[in-house]
Amino acid sequence: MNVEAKQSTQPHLFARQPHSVLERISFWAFLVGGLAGLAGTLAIAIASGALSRDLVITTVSTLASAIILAIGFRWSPLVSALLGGYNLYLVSVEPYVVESLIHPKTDPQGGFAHFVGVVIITAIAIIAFGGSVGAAVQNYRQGNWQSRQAPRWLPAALSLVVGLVMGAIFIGAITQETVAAGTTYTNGVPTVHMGAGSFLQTSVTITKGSKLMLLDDVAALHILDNGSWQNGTPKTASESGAPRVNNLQINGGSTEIGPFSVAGTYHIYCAVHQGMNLTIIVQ
Ligand SMILES: [Cu+2]
Repeated sequence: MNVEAKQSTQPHLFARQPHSVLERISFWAFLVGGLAGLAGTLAIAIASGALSRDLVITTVSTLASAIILAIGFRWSPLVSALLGGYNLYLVSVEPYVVESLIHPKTDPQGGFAHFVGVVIITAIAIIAFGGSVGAAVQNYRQGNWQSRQAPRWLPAALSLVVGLVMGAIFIGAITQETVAAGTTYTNGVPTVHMGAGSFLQTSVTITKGSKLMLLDDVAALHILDNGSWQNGTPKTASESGAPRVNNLQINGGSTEIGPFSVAGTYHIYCAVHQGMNLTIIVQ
């Protein structure tokens, strides 16, 4: 009896153990997230002809986490928590994720449906990461790993994540974005500011015949062209009616483009900074 108890408290490094509730929840979250990532990677590869590096890393590490958890080593959730944490970091810095969360409706890459998708994927990533952290703590804190129960805070934690998702979607749905109201002028010329790695607004509405001033608020190099970043890939496009913007370099100070003499919706992007897009609406 004593010997048995001692063996179970000191499992061999590669000894496998039955899965706890937290490990199961984390496994399914990683699996669903990984399959969604795989579908997304393939869809983007087919649409743009290029692989998104971050998305490939995220998908591979997510599926690897699911496999490691499925094997059921005591340290499995420790590894999947590290990979899951890195994924959350990647999600939080991805420009087309961040832009979608800030602008639920006017996000240039797919609008509201994309926003809902981003919120759900983020929630799955949080559940996968949280479940792994909880399971790792359980696996190492409780001597007898056979008796790992679902923690009492689990229903509350899951309700919280579901509540946050529903709240985010609801707030996104009722947000009225007033795009045109944000237009500011410098000596009568509509002006868009640029930060270190982005336009400070995603779109600007100007009147037909006017120019557009681009103001570099910090001394950061931007190289501007007609076109836009789409899912992590820059796409140069000459839009008819748009003034030609070709390798326009700006490094501090300001520059003017235009005049925009034809009504329409045009796009410029910065070749240096991934996701740095500006939509110009000429009315
Ligand atoms: Cu730039």
